[in-house]
Amino acid sequence: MSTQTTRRDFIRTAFACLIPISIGCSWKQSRKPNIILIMADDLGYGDIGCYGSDTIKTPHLDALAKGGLLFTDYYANAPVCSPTRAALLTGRYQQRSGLEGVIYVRGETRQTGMDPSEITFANGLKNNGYATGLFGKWHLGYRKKYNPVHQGFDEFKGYVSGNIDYHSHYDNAGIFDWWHNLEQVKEEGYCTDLITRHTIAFIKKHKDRPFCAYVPYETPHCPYQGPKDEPERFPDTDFTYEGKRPDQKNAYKEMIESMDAGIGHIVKTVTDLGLEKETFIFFCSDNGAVGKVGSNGSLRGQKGSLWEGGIRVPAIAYWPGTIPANLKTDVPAMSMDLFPTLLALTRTSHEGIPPLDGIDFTPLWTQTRFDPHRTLFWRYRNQKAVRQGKWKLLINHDKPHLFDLFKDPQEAQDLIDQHPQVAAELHDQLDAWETDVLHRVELKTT
Ligand SMILES: [Ca+2]
Repeated sequence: MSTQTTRRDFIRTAFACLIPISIGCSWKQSRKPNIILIMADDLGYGDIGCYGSDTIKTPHLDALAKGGLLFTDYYANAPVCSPTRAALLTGRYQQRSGLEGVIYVRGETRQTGMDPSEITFANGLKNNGYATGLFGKWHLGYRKKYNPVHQGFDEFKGYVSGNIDYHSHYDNAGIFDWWHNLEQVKEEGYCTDLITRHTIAFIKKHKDRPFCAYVPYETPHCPYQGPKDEPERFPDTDFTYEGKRPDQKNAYKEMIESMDAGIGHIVKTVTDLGLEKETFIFFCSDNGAVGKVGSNGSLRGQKGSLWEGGIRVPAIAYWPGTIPANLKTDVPAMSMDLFPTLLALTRTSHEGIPPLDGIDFTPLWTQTRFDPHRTLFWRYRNQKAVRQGKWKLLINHDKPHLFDLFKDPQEAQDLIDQHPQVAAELHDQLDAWETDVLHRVELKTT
């Protein structure tokens, strides 16, 4: 038996043993739970302590993992920012909203965005009486008509670009990018700290009613700037995309540790208000790390690729009293699963919401066994991928590869010649999926 097999058996056994049958009933009798959905930007599979980093210290995220559920096989819907966010918000493959690629700060995609007619999880929860707020990165359209306040959020404080200077808040085109709803506002502060501070203010303001805070941090996306660095980006000033710190890895560590401290403050606020058992906290990343500064653990590939390192990312669910502590699951989950999951745990009606591609993963803690037997698909530029059970078909620049992810999560052993029938069946499913999601859809980004 391989080490990998042993580890997986442990996870499954632990999972089966630790969940009391009665779990999952307690919250149904109480008020509707609050939601705090935190997403890091370009955080890799090996970038935090509970996923194996021994250089970056993340005690607060580690505590969430220890007190809740850690996903070993959580996937971003895309290996880059905008499409993952479109899928997270809509609960559907991003192709259905035309957003297969990044919305860039320059060029024609700057004029496009997620159509306000799309239904987001914020729309759903708002209709169910929730206060909804977004604090951090949007990246689903620069124009005001694409602003989060038109997509179900009562309140938006943050930026609409892919990245901003953490101190001056100018984007990579030298355009000022810090907003309160539809207005640009000047605010002093390190981006990470501002996001934390506004999230805490929102929680305190709405402590007596159900609230949903979507908290997409900028960390650890470039420019690589720590809390004590100088601002670099201003109009008519020369600056670089990645920033001027020569020791990028040190800056990267400072950025993640700063975010971890912020998450600690958010959790402490929830606890101090006595809302810990009434609040579902979820943490994830939007795609894999940039390999030269970050870590994707032992996974192959990085941000931008459909190798596991580009799409398999950290994810933690924390809800004391409902989700048992010290759980791990290897059931695959994906960005687009959050919408149906949030609908389920807030008991929100699906009325008026189109069919979702994601699935409700609350059975991970309400049932002793949960295996949805589904197939997951990715498409980005000249890459396509399919995962079903242990199998992953990867088509990279028209070249197909087949991997057994149970035995080989590093994707080192191509089994396409040994199992041509498996590859052919997955390819057929991929073709059918592409026909489905691209039916009548005009892609705005690629
Ligand atoms: Ca990203």
